[in-house]
Amino acid sequence: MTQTDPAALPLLSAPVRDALESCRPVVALESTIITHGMPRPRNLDVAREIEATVRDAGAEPATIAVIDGTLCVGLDDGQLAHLAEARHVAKLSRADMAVCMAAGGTGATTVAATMIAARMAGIGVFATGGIGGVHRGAESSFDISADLHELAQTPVTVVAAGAKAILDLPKTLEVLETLGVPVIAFGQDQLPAFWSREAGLRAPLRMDDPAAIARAHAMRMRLGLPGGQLVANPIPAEAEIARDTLAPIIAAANDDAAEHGITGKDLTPYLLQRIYEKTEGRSLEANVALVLNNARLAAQIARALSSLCQ
Ligand code: PSU
Ligand code: MN
Repeated sequence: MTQTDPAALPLLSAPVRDALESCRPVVALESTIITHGMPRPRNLDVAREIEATVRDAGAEPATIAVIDGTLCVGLDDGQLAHLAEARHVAKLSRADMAVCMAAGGTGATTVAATMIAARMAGIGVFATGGIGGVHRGAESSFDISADLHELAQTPVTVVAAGAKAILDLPKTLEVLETLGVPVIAFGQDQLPAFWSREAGLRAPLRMDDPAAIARAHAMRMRLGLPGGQLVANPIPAEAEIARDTLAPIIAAANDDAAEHGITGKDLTPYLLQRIYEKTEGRSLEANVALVLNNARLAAQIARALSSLCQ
């Protein structure tokens, strides 16, 4: 079976396949951020910008999604536009991906599902905005993202801007520690909190050099450790939104969600949309800046990793 066979799993685009075959650096990108994390029509521009940023930084972007039942690693511009413009695209995590594929459906991959596809394709590094985590009130709702369990079992280094301030960050860190996931702040001691550079929490680990992050990734493989690494990259200073500005907005968005009975996989997209409305779009601008920043760092890590490839 060749990789151009539609039954191949996953189906690699030609540029991604060529890059992987010649040990050139590749960065995986998720698609839920496009379909459920950002409003149309800006989402398509941003999806293209993220890919361009990875290319400019010397790596091949591989955006991942399920298209008409096929798990695709590397999308062409038509596929990217279709996903960004479509209205009823499923949000696929570990639990839903196989069902969507078996039914011939189309869906965007979350961090968890993107990690699964990246590992199958042989891609070690993945850039996103924020990961899912432990939601506020999880002690009664039990809402803990499947992303955390994926980080515990799938060997991909995920570059994010920390966990979102919509989550319960101390509980998210505790769960990651329990699961044995290294949480590495890039270039600072504090854990970044997505829209803000600091969460008021110390990060468990700190690294300052993308090449060292790549070596730690390789070392985990040599040790036979199954999970990945979470790299928490602070948002650029000029784009950050102060924590004090966001705190009441996040609290109000969480109250709105509770009032409207929003739960499960609908909660994260709902909160993001409410915060976008309540900040009059500022949250989106910050989101774009941090994703591009993560794409650059992921490309540097991928370049260092590819130099270890033979
Ligand atoms: N954080 C963002 N934007 C997003 C998400 C998280 O800033 O779009 C998406 C990611 O795809 C992440 C998912 O994997 O939400 C987590 O959803 P849940 O909390 O339902 O596991
Ligand atoms: Mn959830």
